[in-house]
Amino acid sequence: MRRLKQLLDTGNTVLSGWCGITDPRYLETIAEHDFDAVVLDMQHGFFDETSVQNGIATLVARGKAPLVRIPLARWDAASRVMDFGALAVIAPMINTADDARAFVSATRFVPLGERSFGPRHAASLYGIDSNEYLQQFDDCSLALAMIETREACNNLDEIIKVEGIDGVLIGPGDLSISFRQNPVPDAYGVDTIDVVKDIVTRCKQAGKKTAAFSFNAEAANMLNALAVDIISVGLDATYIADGVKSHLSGLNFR
Ligand code: 3PY
Ligand code: MG
Repeated sequence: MRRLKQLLDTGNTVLSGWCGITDPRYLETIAEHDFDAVVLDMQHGFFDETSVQNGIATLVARGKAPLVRIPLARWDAASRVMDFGALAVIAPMINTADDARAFVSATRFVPLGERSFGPRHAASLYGIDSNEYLQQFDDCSLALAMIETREACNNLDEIIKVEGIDGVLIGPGDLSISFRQNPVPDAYGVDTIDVVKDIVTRCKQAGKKTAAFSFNAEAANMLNALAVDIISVGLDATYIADGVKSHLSGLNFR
């Protein structure tokens, strides 16, 4: 399961789904599609400790890299989802270098961080023992800091300089809210598109991975043109809504 890291190291774009609905049958259906990875969302989705553990196992069984977005500043959850086998932890609203250091402290073993040792479940999920996990996974389980406020952009260089932060994940909705001081998001709108490009450029110059959320194929293609490394497209609500729409649009009696 070093595949996520391998894909990234060989310059491939990782395509990810995004899920907040915890039902295993639903996740299995998502995993049947052409995603390299799926984000299980504990911040705005329904995933909790039990369902995230089951969700990770479901994805690993289908060869999809499990990525988990933890709730705000829940560093205990960061270590726990790694113990369950998450290959990337996504932390929302990392606005300062101090936030980034707290995140790394939970996600990396010494000397970079202070992650407590107990990855038995992750190790058995990947068919290895805990010591092998330590050798093989400490450097390939990613800590992705969400950059989604003006403050985070102002502090971006300091945030990505923190050793143990592997990259950023751009949250275009909150970014637009923060920059426009308007609670109605305008993801990738005119006020923030240059900000997004600047984040990607600065991360690439610093040798850090870039990831971003997108609602649709058009935005995902735009991110691909910027050479963003991990691109998520859509989320469960839109997968379901588009499926319902497509079924209803074929009817000739409504
Ligand atoms: C955002 O766009 O703010 C996100 O957090 C994506 O889920
Ligand atoms: Mg957000």
